[in-house]
Amino acid sequence: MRHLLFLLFLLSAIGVKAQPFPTPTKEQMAWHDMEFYWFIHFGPNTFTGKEWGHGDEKEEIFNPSALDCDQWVRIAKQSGAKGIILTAKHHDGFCLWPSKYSTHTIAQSPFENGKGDILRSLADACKRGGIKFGVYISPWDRNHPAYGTPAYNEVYINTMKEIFAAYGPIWELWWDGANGEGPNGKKMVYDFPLFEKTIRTISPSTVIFSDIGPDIRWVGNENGIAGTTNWNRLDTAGFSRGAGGPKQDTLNQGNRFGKNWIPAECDVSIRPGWFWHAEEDSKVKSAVELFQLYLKSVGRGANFLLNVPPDTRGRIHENDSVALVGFQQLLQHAFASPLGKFNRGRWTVRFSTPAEVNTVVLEEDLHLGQMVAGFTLQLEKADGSIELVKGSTIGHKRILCFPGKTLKSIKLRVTEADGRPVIKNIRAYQLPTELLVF
Ligand code: FUL
Repeated sequence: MRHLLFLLFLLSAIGVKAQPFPTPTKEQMAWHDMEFYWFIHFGPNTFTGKEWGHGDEKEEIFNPSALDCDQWVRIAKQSGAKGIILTAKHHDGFCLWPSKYSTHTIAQSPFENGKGDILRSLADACKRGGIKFGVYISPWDRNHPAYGTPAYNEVYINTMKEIFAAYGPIWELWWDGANGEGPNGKKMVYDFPLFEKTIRTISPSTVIFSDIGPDIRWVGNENGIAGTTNWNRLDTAGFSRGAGGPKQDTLNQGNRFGKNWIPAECDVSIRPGWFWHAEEDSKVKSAVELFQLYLKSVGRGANFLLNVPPDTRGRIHENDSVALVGFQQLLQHAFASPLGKFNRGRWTVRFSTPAEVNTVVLEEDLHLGQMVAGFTLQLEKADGSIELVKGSTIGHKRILCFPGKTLKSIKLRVTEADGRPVIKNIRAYQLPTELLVF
C-alpha cells in the first residue's frame, strides 16, 4: 500500500494523472494500422445524377456497361489503399446484391440479365488483391415498404446477416447518420443495440463505424480533416446517432477523459459529390490536395477514408486514377528515407551532419492507451541555438510541418501526459515546400 501511495505521489508530481483509461481492442489496433483506404459510392445515383435517390428509381436504369471490380482494386492498391468499403445499400434502398429481403435490387435490373452481384465481384476482387472488404449498409431506406414500422428493424437485421454470411469476412461496417425524412416523413426508431449485438455475435472481428462508434467515430465533417488535437477517447453516454450526436467539434477532437476508445475516421470524396457525375470529371482533387488531406487525417492520428466513385461503365475514371497514382508517388517520395538516427531511449534524432528539415513524424504506442497531451520539439540548429515547435496530442501518428531549418538534432519533450507515454518513433524529413501543411 505504501508503495502504491508513493507511486501515485510520484506520478502526480510529474504531472501524470493516475486514471484508468480505455485501451483499443486488437481489432481497433489493426484498424489504426490501416491508415488509408477507399470508400466506393455506386448505385442508381450513378446513373441519375442524384446524390440522394428517392427509392422510386426504376431498376432498369442500373446497368454498368463495363464493370471491372479488379480495376477498382488495382487502382486502390496503386494509391496505397489497404481496403474498400462499398455502398451495398444507400438511402434509395437499392441493393447491389440479389437480396431476398427487398424487391429493389440488382436482380431486378438488366445488368448481366439480373444475374449480377457487385458485392460478390468486389469481395472476390479484394480477396484476390489482398485488401480488406467493408460495407456501408444505410439504415435509412426510402424504398422498403416496412420502413417506418418496427418490422423494418428485423428486415435490416436480416439484410446484414445475409451480407455477412455470403460475403464475409467483413472488415468494417459503416452506419451513416443521415435521415432526411423531414417533418412529415416516416419516423423510424432504429434498434441500434440489437443491430450491434447481431454483428458482435455473427462477426466479432468486424469494426463498426457510426457517428459515435462503437468502434470508430465520425470526425465531425466530410472534408477529411481531423483536429490538430485528436483524442481516441469519446464519451457517448446520452448521445444517439445522427441528429442526437455530440457537437461536431467534439467528434473532431474527441474527449480527453472520454470513457470509450473510439478513434476518428475522416471521410471525404475525391470529387465534390459522393456519386460519380459526368460534370465533375474536371473537379477531381489533385495529387497534392490528396497528399495534404493525408497530412490532415493520418497526420493527426485519424484514418483517411477516401471516396472514389466509379462511373456508368462501372470503372474508375481516368482523371481519378491519375490523381490517385500521383498521390501515392508523392507519399513514397516524401517519406522514403528518414533523415538522422532516432534514439528511442532519449527521444532524440541526431544528424551526423546538419540537415535541412521541415517535417517530423511522431508515433505513440497505443496498446496501453493514448497518453501524450502536450509536447515540445526542441530543434537544435547548426549554430547551437534552440527553436521550439509545440503540439498537443500524438496518437497513432502525428505529422508536424514547420518552415525548413538546418538542424543538428531534434529532441521530443512530453510536457503533459495522462499516463506513461511510449514513443515508438520519431522521424525527420525534408518535404517539397508546396506539400507542407502548417
Ligand atoms: C452521408 C450520406 O447522406 C451521404 O450520401 C454519403 O453517403 C456520406 C458518406 O454519408 O451520411
